[in-house]
Amino acid sequence: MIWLVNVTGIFLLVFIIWWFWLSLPKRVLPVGSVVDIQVLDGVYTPARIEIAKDQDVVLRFHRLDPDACAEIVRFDDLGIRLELPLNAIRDVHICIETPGEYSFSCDMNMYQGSLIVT
Ligand SMILES: [Cu+2]
Repeated sequence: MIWLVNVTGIFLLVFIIWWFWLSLPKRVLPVGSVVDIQVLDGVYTPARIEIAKDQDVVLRFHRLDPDACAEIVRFDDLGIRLELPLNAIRDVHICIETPGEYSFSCDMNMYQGSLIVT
């Protein structure tokens, strides 16, 4: 019966390694990624974006919402404030060193989104 204990132990070890290390990178985007974000009907889609720290990312905003509320997007933690013309595409280049959650919103905080940096 000792072989069964050994096999179970090895299986658990492999599973733990996979769970904590190997499975994590899939949740973040590859280097130089472009994330398309649609601005429509009062929401950013996607509103929750996971990226890795020290990763160059382009957030590509496409505003389709004529509401004046949608014309500014601001990342207060990053000191970024950008105008989004209607039916146009605007890029925000970011590379964040410190893991954490960074929110972004319209000027009145009605449109809301967050960057999850891991
Ligand atoms: Cu607003």
